[in-house]
Amino acid sequence: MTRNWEFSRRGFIAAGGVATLTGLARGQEGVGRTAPAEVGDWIQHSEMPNNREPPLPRLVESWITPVDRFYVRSHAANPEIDPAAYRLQVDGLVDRPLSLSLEQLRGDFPQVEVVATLTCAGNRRYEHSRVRKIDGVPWREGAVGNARWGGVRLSDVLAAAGARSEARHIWFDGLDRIQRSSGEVQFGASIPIGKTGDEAGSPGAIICTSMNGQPLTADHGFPVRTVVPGYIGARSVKWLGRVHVSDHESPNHYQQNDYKLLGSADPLESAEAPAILRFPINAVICVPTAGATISAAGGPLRVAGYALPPGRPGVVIDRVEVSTDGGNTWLPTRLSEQSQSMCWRLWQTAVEVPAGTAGLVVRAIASDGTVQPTAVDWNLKGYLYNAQHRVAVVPG
Ligand SMILES: Nc1nc2c(c(=O)[nH]1)N[C@H]1C(S)=C(S)[C@@H](COP(=O)(O)O)O[C@H]1N2
Ligand SMILES: [Mo]
Repeated sequence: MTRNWEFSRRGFIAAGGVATLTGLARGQEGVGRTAPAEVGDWIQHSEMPNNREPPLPRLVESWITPVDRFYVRSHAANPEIDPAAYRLQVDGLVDRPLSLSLEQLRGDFPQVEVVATLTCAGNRRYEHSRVRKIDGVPWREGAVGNARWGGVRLSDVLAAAGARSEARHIWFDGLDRIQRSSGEVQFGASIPIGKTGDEAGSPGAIICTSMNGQPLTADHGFPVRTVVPGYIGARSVKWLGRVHVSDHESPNHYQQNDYKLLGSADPLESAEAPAILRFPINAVICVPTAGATISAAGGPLRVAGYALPPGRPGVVIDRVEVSTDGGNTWLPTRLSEQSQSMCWRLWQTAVEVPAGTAGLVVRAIASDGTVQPTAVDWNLKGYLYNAQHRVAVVPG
């Protein structure tokens, strides 16, 4: 069955029927999300900076997310970078500081390609915000995508520069300029040096120049970004200008103050909290969308979505289960064949919808035994929301 994985609606119909899905409700705040107006539209949170996510049914049409369905999360306008003049600086605790042109990045190092899921730490903040109000982009469940990232291993570049034995953290500085009340800042992040090389068979961080076989687009960081498999999107720095080798973490605002799990705005709490690095297990129902009218008389209902394992080497999604009775009983789903750590798995099933059902619930179970939680603790900035996803439907 899974060999002929076909995620289109047509493929599913061929595989055996689909329940009546009589239109998508719009703007139903009470049901959890505003359904997109039309399949093919973006859910555009802001134009400048560009913050957008795809409608959920389109997101799970393929294991590899096409660039035109891949969410964009930027804190400022895209910087304009002349590819001919571009140089990546590699400095800090190195024997040989480097200044690498795009030609050198493409010609002087082995080229690699890795598939990895990128997800914003704020994915699902909209739901999280219903627990208690949270500021920040109200992402629905589409700030996630799985792509083929091409480029060079960060570890190869560090070896060429001769990183010294005191090196502990690698800083990434972006070339964008972000206006904050405190003044203009750059986007930046850092990762522990251990994360630069391959990790128990999973790829380490890469200095990336292509996405799904094409040069990076401006929105995704042209000409160069980092991609750090298993880590939240914020550590995959776009428009990369500098790699700095240090004995301590990056002092950048986005490493030290933002992207932390906090209960309050107390600066001491923030200073003491660690930077979020890996993403947790998650699963989301993408079809049907919240507020869809479904008819129990319409036959089995197609339910489909994505499931992300915790971002740890060797850990994959083992099972995804769906409930039509609020989580009392669980039904198995069919998983996409591709199963890699640091990457999502798609899933789908057809369920009989009991008359008068209020909705559907999904939960994922990973190979290390992690079960997606029923609820999660609220945090000030609304990060890492991964409670079992519920979709309210209207019986038709
Ligand atoms: N330079 C720079 N890098 C950045 C950002 C940014 O605003 N500036 N946003 C980060 C965040 S929060 C996320 S989730 C990812 C989003 O990557 P994408 O827009 O390619 O999907 O980029 C990260 N890298
Ligand atoms: Mo993000």
